[in-house]
Amino acid sequence: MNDALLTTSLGEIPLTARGKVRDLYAIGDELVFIATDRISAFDHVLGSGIPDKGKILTQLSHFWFELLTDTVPNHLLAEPSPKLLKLLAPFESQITGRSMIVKRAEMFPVECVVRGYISGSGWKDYLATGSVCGIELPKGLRESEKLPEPIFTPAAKINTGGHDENISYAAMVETIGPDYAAELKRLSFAIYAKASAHAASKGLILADTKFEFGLVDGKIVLADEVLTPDSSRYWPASEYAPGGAQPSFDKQFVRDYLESVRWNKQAPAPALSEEVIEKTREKYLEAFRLVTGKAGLAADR
Ligand code: Q0Z
Repeated sequence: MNDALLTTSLGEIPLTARGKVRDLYAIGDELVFIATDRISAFDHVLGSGIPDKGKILTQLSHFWFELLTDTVPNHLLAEPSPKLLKLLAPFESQITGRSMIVKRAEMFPVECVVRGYISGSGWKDYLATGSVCGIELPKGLRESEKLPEPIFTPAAKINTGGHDENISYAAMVETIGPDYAAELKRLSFAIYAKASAHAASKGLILADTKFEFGLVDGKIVLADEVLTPDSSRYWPASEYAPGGAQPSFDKQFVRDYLESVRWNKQAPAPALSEEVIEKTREKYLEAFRLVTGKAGLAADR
């Protein structure tokens, strides 16, 4: 039985944005982020969801925000206003365990990516140019190899569902100014250092991760989701083997299945088999248990 939540609707509460996986609602300066159970692969949202995926990722974000409280302030609201609570009450089943009520921020139009390992678009850029975002890297790196030190590789957000575009730090400075650029870079490295050390203690490599920041009352806050498998590459340290792409911690069964059915990677994306859905759900739960040390999801929050 697949009881995945694929789409949300909150009556009169206006939908502000629908991402591939998340739905965002807003009432004044309060935003309601809902992580659905949608899953994407090869740039498409698939025909099946993964039951509880949104709850798992939301609760992972909560865990990381808490671990990072001394490193960076975040956009979480201590408690929703009585007005919002009342509006949300009829929609509890779509919200419980999978939502974040956050403060409206003025978002910086850059993605802040930190890479400790060379993979994904970083590897592509390195192969083509020997550098990533204008950062020259040592010659002869192998795919997925650990970098001598983590690098900050910002990207410009592309609105139309396209891929973000890697940009130089100089371009980021042009976009948001030198002071904000320097502070976002400093924070990104500090967060990556703390998070990758925690992940390592749990047998996981945090290969790379993407942060979004915004301003609330003129102060920089960490926004969006943080350090989830949708925004980060996690690899099991025990299976790490540089010299090629690493299997995806969470989506490998999905990718293998989509290859096996010879999907042409054009819409509509196929549904998944029950077996692939269940095995993938187990992978998300495994990531949650490893990272948080908790046995399972909280029933509420
Ligand atoms: C995040 C996104 C989603 C689609 C806007 N605190 C904030 N204040 C203002 N805006 C945002 C945030 Cl986090 C914000 N996104 C990304 C999320 C669906 C796009 F759930 N867009």
